[in-house]
Amino acid sequence: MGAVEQPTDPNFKSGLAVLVGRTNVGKSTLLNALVGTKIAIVTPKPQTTRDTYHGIVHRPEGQIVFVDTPGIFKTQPSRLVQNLHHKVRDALEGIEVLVHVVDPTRSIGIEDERVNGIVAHAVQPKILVINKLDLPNRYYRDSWLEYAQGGVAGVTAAEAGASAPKARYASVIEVSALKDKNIELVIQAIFRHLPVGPAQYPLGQVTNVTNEFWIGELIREKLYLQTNQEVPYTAAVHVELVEDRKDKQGKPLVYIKAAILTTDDRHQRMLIGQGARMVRNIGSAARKELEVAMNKKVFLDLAVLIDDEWMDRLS
Ligand SMILES: Nc1nc2c(ncn2[C@@H]2O[C@H](COP(=O)(O)OP(=O)(O)OP(=O)(O)O)[C@@H](O)[C@H]2O)c(=O)[nH]1
Ligand SMILES: [Mg+2]
Repeated sequence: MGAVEQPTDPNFKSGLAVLVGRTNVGKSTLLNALVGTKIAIVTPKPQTTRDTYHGIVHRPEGQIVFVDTPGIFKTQPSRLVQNLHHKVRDALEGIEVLVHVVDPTRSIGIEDERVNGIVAHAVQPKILVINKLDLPNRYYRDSWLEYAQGGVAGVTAAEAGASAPKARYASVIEVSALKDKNIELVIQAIFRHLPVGPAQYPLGQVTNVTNEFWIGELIREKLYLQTNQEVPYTAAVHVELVEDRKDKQGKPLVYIKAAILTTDDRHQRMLIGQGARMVRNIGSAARKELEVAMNKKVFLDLAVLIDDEWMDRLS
């Protein structure tokens, strides 16, 4: 990154905040709500996010760089899951504030306990964000509030026999990332812990990901939404070319050449589908969203190829 033009305010604050939590709690949805635009892809399937990318929030008082992380996920150890967990630990290096996102509609399980362990060991100030405030079935909300106060999740401090429990978080905030409720409270809570410092990104820049990467992620989101069982987890997307061209009428068109990479020919056949229906549906859903986002016509040339080494390259 080149030199960034600096604000004149001598009290300008700056720093990194990392979003951690079990898979599916809504970290990526929260990142998008914080930044105010869709940076990260979101799906109802676990293990959607695979990379730790930045979403940048600009305010007159400073700049917060949010780092989205892959959710902690319990499965048989696989190369993919191991690589994702290493990414979460690496993401804690060099950050100022830790934002622990939880889902109060789901019971507190092994995955949460693993995250609680990681969070408990971190030395940074911590904020607990209890997401999905829009849902009525937030049965585990009180358990999380008690945990935040220093109790064992699901057990009150009195029951646990603890004397004067110590609060685990600097703030606890209930939000709806989906419905954009209380998002500004998270931003203001983080600013309270950020040091005075120079802006890391130019004003107006909302992410560090390249256009190619973002296009690939959007195609991967559509793939996650349209395929089942293990298929999404055996697939990755590689964007080879993004080029401004003209259509037959001379109107501007973005030409995109991309490939879905999968590990073997059985999955390749599933991703292509009967009469190429699956790959066509994925491509058409991605193209529609890209056309809206880019405000231009898009031609998406999408292939399905076998590449059994993509998981190794993720680390
Ligand atoms: N009702 C409701 N649903 C939400 C909210 N936030 C996220 N979701 C949904 O929860 C699911 C998971 O959201 P993601 O943002 O992909 O979750 P994540 O924590 O990033 O998941 P991984 O990337 O797999 O770790 C999606 O279906 C979201 O639409 C919320 O505030 N309310
Ligand atoms: Mg995510």
